[in-house]
Amino acid sequence: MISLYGDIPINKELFGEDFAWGVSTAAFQIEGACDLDGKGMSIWDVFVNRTDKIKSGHSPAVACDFYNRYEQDIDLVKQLNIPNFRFSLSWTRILPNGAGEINQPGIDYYNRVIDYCLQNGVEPWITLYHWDLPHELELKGGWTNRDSVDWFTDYVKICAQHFGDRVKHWMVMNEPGVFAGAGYFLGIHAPGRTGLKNFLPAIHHVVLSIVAGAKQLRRDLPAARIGTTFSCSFIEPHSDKPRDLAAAKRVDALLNRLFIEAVSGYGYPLDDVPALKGITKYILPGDAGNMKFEFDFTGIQNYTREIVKYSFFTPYISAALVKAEDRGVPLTEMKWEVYPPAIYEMIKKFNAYPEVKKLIITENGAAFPDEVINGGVADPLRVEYLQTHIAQVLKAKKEGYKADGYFVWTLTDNFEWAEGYHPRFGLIYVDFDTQRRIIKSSGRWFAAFLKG
Ligand code: IFM
Repeated sequence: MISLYGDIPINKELFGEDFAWGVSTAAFQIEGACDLDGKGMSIWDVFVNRTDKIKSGHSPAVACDFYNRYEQDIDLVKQLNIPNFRFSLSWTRILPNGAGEINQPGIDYYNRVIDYCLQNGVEPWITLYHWDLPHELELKGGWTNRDSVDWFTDYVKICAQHFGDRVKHWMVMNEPGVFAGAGYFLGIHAPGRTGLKNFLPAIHHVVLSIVAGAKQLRRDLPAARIGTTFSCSFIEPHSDKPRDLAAAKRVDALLNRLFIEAVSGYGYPLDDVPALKGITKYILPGDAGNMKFEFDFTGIQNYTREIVKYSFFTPYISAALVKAEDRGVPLTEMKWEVYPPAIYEMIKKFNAYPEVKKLIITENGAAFPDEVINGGVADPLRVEYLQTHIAQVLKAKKEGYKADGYFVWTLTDNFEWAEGYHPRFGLIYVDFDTQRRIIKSSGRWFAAFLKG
């Protein structure tokens, strides 16, 4: 098989028996059933109805109807020979108000999903938080409120109690950099807050919550494999000019280093991102001891590379991205550059932290404009994207870097947050009018690859 960037033949055996292959999803993006069986409102349920920030006004109320169709979709996971299925729990299905009374139908539902996975030889990997904070807690300040550490820890305890007998792999949070940045600084994601006054306390309380949640899991489930996931993009400077180099360094610290370093006990990269200095006001005596956890694995989620230049006009960070659209490079539907070496660079970067014991690519994938033609969906660009990225993972592995798993984002086309249903990331096409599923050629390719 020929890859775009160098000839790297790939087959499953080259990765070894212990390499974890999987597919990733998130509750809010697939489940639908947003107010069924006692589920409470999350910040996303409220955000989509309150704002005009979702493209074409798309509603996640039904999404992929995974809530009702989980058996069919887990059957598809099995049919594609995917051994590991990563999904998140919806906090408000379990605790409608975020705290207090447990909603038994929510617990029953996730028990059914977990049991169905296991009955079918599919290993469930659970993410505890994939962005859908309970709205009731947002009314109390959400992540800007320091009490969020206790709210989250209590929720984790309940999940460990109910599902820990069967689930071995846990991820505490998904991409804190994205939900804190987009939701608490830029206001383009739920809950739509903006500015440093929201962003800085949210960062600190999320860091404390990740560590507290992980410690809670360790206490309750000593045998569990505990991880957490980080978004990352390969950052390169626009030129060798000192101010572009410095701008790239700031963006790299903000996008790639902030959270991994904070939960690894290094503190915040304040020298490289001076705009974050105000965070010290939220750090209380004793916090340093609660900002370090030894994760069994670290999840990284990489999709692209960004080119960064100095920008006088960008507040706080004086840096701007040079849009991939303006660079004449291959693009996905998200307007993200297709650049397979980015994943190799990110594996190298995260390997440099001695705290990273195992490194798993917990998300990688691409959206392309898929179409149903004669009842099938041919998506050669996605096939090539997956092949070339997997090849880069293999390259890193062969060079001796830790790379212990690879999960495709995502199983089925789904609700892509503020982009609505427009970008289709799935290995499986979903007709959102009929809920019909069609395995794309990328799904068939992945299934054949995993068969070995
Ligand atoms: O859909 C998202 C997911 O929720 C988090 N990681 C990136 C994906 C693609 O944008």
